[in-house]
Amino acid sequence: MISLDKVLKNGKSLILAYDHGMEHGPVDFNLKNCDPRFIFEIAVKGGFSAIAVGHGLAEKYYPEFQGQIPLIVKLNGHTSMTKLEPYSPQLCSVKRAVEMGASAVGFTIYPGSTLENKMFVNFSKIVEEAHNFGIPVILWAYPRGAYVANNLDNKTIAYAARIGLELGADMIKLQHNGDAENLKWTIANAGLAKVAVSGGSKVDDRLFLLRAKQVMNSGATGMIVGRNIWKHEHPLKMVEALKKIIFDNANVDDAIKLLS
Ligand code: FBP
Repeated sequence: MISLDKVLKNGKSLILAYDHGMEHGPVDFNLKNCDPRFIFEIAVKGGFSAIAVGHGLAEKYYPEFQGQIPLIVKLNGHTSMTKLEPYSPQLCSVKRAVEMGASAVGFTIYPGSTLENKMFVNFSKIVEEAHNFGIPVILWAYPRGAYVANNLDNKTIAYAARIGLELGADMIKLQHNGDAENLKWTIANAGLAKVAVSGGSKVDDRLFLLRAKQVMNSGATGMIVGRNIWKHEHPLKMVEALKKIIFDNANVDDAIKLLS
């Protein structure tokens, strides 16, 4: 089995995601966090397990930070400009990601889209290629499209985890609906693939840390977060609070003290 060690610390993981410029556009940004260098600095200073970006940012910004933070290159992406059936085309090869210094590659699939078959075939080839290079693959498994009535339905989330295992993902990134029991069931269905939960849109500090605590208590390997860190007024303080929960098993009251 391919090791995820480069993006884990003591078996846990906290990954900083910054592919939003492609997925959402600058709507998530301000003058500070629209600068990729600002985000790479947070990743390094915050002691993240890795940073996940698209190939364009990796190529231009990673050389300055190589050796300071493991890189995950997201190989596909799409915009929110069109309202077409969800489909995320591959934009970068595994080979190119490896050449840029990637410790792992990432890929999004939309199970339930009428185009899921194309993404499944594409993802399976990526797993094969990445494993031949000896690096792991992280799957963003986001049910979405014509056949998904509710992407946060319990059965749908657990199904997405299982699809990830079946397709060969080493880590599966999922959205969480707040149901701890269902998250345990979901993680059980991911088998030997690790589960990391998505951060989601920016929310109140306590709510976010409570969610993180629930995620870790349910047996997840960690989280892949973006907006709740780099949209925060004090990103590095939020990272410290989150790390306290993920890596030190702290309770929310102790973790939140690090924000004052
Ligand atoms: P967040 O923690 O900001 O939610 O980032 C996680 C992420 O999966 C990003 O990698 C991705 O760009 C975004 O969420 C996808 O969001 P959406 O669900 O709106 O497509």
